[in-house]
Amino acid sequence: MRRDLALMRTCSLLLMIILVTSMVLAPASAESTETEGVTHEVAVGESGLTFTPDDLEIEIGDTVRFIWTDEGMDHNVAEAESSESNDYKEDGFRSGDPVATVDFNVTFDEVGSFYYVCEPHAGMGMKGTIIVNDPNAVVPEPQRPTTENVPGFLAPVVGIALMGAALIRKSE
Ligand SMILES: [Cu+2]
Repeated sequence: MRRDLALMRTCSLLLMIILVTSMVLAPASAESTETEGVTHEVAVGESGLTFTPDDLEIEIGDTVRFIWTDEGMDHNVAEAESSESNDYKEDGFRSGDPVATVDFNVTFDEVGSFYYVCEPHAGMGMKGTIIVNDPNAVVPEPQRPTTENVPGFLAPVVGIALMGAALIRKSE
């Protein structure tokens, strides 16, 4: 009986240690594998009718913070279909109605090109582009002429395959 009790105590103590250790370690390891996004600010330009910067290149997971305070005119941010479009794209991001003070964040979880306008001033060119890149994406190597590639890289493979085929034929 006593031994059982001691064993149980040891077991529960071990379990406690494992639990506590995993609780302490788990968040730390999760943080180290995930890279946190960077925040890029976009403001209203000096003319009052532009965004600055109006061509932003960011990485996937980054946030764009559209921010301005007490502007002379009311502005907003509305996603558009293309750089030519002056209209809000349905289901796109939008800061709301134009106002003098805006603090609006958009986090980009998708690779691609995104376009936005200030709705009242889009016709005057108040628009911008955000290009979202994936730093972990595999960039394809520049294509070399195939005649150069085949002997260097494929020749041994082709040779082995031919030898194998010859052997199989022999044994048949
Ligand atoms: Cu505007």
